[in-house]
Amino acid sequence: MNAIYELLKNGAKNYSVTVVDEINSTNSYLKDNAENLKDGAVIIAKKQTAGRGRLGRSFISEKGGLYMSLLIKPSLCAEKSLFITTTTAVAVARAIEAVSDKKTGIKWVNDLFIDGKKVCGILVESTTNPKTGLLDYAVIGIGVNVYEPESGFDAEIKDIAGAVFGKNNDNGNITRLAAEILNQLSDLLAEPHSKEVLNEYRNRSVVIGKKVDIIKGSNTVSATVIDIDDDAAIILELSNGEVIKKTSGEISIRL
Ligand code: BT5
Repeated sequence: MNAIYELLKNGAKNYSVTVVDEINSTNSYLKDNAENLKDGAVIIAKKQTAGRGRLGRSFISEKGGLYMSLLIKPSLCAEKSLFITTTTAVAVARAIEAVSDKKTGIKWVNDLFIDGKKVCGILVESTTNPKTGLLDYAVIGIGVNVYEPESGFDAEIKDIAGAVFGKNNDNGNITRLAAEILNQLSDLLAEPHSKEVLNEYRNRSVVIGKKVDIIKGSNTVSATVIDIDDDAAIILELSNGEVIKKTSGEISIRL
C-alpha cells in the first residue's frame, strides 16, 4: 500500500492512487484510460518525459517535483468546467501553505506563484457528452516544483520557475503535499462553482490591478486587469480604455 493512503482523509480515502517513478504524462495516461478507470483514479509520477501545459506548451517535469492527475466523472455542465481549474488552484494553494510556510498566489487562470515565481501549473482536460451537455469526464493535472532540481531549473524556465522548498532533500514532503492536495480537492470539488472558493481565488490573485501582457497566438497587447468575474473570466482594460472579458481557452497573460 502506498504511504499516501495513511494521509488521506474523508472523501479522498475513496481515491485509487497509483504511484510510478516515470511516465510520459500523467494527464495523457488518465485520458487514454478514462473509459476503463473509475471516478477518483489518481496517478502520481516522480518525473514526466512529456509533461504537457496548455495550448500545446510543455511542462518541464524533472525529479524533485510532484506530477499528479485525478480523473473525475462529475455531473457538471460543460460551461462550468473552468471552475474545476479555479477550484484546483485554490486547493493546491491551500495545500502548499499547509506543508510549508510559503504564501501562495494565483496567476489567472492556472498558475500558482510564490515570491514572483511559478511553482505550479494546472491543466484540466475534459470531454463533453453532446447529448446532455454534461462532462463525460475531466482529468485534473497538477505539476508542482516541490524542490529545485540539483542542477537548477532548465535554461528555458530558469528565470520564471520557483520551487516550494529549496534543493532536493525530500523528507516525505512530496507525499505530504500530494495527500494534502487530494484532501482539499475532494472537499472543494463537491461544489466547484462555490462563491466562497471563487472569492478565495480572487483574494489570492497576483494579477488583479496589475498591468499585464495578453498573449494570443503570436499577438501581444498590454492591458490592466480590472477583476475576475463570477464566471471566472478575466476583465481587462486595454490602453484605449476599452474594457473586455476573456475566458481562459483563448489567451494567456504575462506579468
Ligand atoms: C501549465 O501550462 O502550467 C500546466 C501544467 C500542467 C502540468 C501537469 S503535471 C501533471 C499533468 N500531466 C501533464 O502532462 N500535465 C499536467 P501553461 O500555463 O501552458 O504553462 C506552460 C509554460 O510554463 C511553459 O511554456 C513554460 O514557460 C512554463 N513552464 C514549463 N515547465 C515549468 C515548470 N516546471 N515550472 C514553472 N514553469 C514551467
